[in-house]
Amino acid sequence: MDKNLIVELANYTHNAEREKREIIKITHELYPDLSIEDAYLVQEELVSQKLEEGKKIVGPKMGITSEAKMKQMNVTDPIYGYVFDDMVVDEGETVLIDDYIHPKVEPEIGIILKRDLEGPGVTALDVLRATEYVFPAIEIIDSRYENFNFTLPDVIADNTSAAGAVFGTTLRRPEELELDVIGVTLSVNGEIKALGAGAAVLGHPANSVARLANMLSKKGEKVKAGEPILTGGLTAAVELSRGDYVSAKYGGLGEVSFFVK
Ligand code: 0L1
Ligand code: MG
Repeated sequence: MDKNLIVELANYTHNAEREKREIIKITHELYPDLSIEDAYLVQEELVSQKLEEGKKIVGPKMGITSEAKMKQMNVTDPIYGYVFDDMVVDEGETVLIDDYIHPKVEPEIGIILKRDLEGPGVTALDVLRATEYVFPAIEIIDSRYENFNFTLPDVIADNTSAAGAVFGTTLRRPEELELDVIGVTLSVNGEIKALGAGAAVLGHPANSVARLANMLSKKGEKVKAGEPILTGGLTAAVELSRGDYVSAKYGGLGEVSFFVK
């Protein structure tokens, strides 16, 4: 793919994110032939632009990790993107709805590795043996595309809708928990809006990190020790509104919450 086009498409999604405005998906008419490989080139350019602006990568995130979402998008692979430092929201803090376009939230299980994992061939067992901590999180997704309407390449070029991350402060060792049967409830203003379990993420959140390591190996990269990894949504995403109090409660893994103003 031509470098000028890569930069043009990265500018397209990046400017929408900066200006907090919706755009029409790239594949509608701007570049209908965008492939998954091309889309990761656009994402890489977007990531470099953010790094040049002084932003820092906090950790990777996995998306489209549930069977339901994969079927809906007619794909067999999940996708990855990056959480940056300006997206992190402290647990219990307040976010401003005006900082987003049309934000949604999803509860996730986070993993921190004690050693790097390099694919190909990484298994869930390798991930569990390399895991230092498991923690609860809420991801705020905010597709820059109108009505969250996109194809898989579009959403990859939009850094997989990454917009915010609230990392919970409960840290557990992986051997203390069975990550696939951890239950979660997502409540807004005290009312349960969605519920799920760890198995919603590719059968087990460790599978998600294994897939990430194996996908990154295709470009000679690895999953790094110490970075918080968002493994994928445990429930369908729920829309946010001004005045909301959002709370995700996990079996054996504590609670994460924040306010919306
Ligand atoms: O983190 C996610 O699973 C979101 C990936 C992108 C799909 C979406 O924006 O709904
Ligand atoms: Mg997510």
